[in-house]
Amino acid sequence: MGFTISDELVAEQNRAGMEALEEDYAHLGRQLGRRGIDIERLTERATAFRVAVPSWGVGTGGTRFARFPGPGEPRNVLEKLDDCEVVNRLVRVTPGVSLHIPWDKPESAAELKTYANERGLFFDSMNSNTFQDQPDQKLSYRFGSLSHTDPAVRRQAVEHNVECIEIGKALGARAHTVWIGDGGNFPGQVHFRRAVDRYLESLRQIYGALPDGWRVFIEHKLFEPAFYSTLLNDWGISYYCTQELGPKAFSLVDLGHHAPNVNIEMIVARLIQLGKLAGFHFNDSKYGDDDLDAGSIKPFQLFLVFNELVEAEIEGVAGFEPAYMLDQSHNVTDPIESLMTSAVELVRAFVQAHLVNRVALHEHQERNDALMALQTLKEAFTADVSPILAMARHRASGALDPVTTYRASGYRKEKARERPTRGEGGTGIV
Ligand code: LRH
Ligand code: MN
Repeated sequence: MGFTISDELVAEQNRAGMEALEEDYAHLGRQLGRRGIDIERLTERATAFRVAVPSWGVGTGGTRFARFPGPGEPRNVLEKLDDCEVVNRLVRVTPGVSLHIPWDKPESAAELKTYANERGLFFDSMNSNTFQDQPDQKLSYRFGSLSHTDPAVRRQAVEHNVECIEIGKALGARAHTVWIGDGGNFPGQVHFRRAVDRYLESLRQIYGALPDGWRVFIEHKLFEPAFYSTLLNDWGISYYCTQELGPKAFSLVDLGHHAPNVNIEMIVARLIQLGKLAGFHFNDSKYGDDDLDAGSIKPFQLFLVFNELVEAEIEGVAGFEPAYMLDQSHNVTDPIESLMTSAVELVRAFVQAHLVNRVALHEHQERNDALMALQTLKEAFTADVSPILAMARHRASGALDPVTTYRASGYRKEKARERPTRGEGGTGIV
């Protein structure tokens, strides 16, 4: 059993900040009370919020140019779960872990499930990988996978996805995410319509392998690794495919998978209206699929996305059950610190979206009072809800200040001692 962060350390760290928190919380409570908002209800919502962390997010991601592994990198799926346990230990909203196969392929699914459950973790959506060739793989995915022109390659890719679902079933997961890099780099390389037909034929077989109660999430992406055409390039083709597949298929929105300046919150509203929103891979970006920390570049966009989600939740939209996951790549920060702060930024946007005076907003919309409609949203976005976020963590026996407590624990130094580096090549994305 390696080094872990003790309850005593968290309690000791929290003691220093409790008095100030109580004061700030009471003050915010009075402010919100004047607007007819019960701070306790918001703190309950914040405590109940859940977002899954990506197993591949606790290691250093790397770019196509280089990967600079940090100290104490997790070397296998068990050490990844140890780090996921720390994230959840301090922020209390990330008990779900999303695995990627074969990066996290367990020797024994039963043992891995026990290992996770003993650490208060469970397995969220599985993720398949037909965008890399594995050493023992017969056929290459160089020219695609589920939409490949060769039926043998498509069959191999379908079998891999079915294997992921089987592993997921043994781990207690209830969803499977399919992102493929299929596409072309030059005009004429891919027959756009036939490729979609081949993709759908493959997905129907994967859909058929879904156990009862499972959902399949298909993830669109504008470009990369293909740089001229991408098979599932936007929400339109994704929606068409989920319709073709059936009621268990949904469209997953990775915030980094759109052209710059695309109105992602409107895409979210569309998929909610069409009953096909799977959920999210939250991250942030300035240019392409940068996989930066959620809320780090465009926090107002993140708020506007949650504004659509909370509106649908309050309205009780039928079948609205979005899965929230982080999908980030950490290259210049400690992955645990980035995952914790990103989870906190999601709860922040979620709570701020609950501050929107929706009666006023709808009136301004009906009367085409554009300025007051925007002001109504800005009033919520500019509210500092940090006391609610910290109180929610405290009541869930988490850390008032996760990063300060994590650094005070010396966890990373301890892991650097326990996990001597083997040079290049950690586990996961290389
Ligand atoms: C593709 C993607 C997908 C994952 C991968 C790690 O860009 O967002 O969700 O499989 O990153
Ligand atoms: Mn993603």
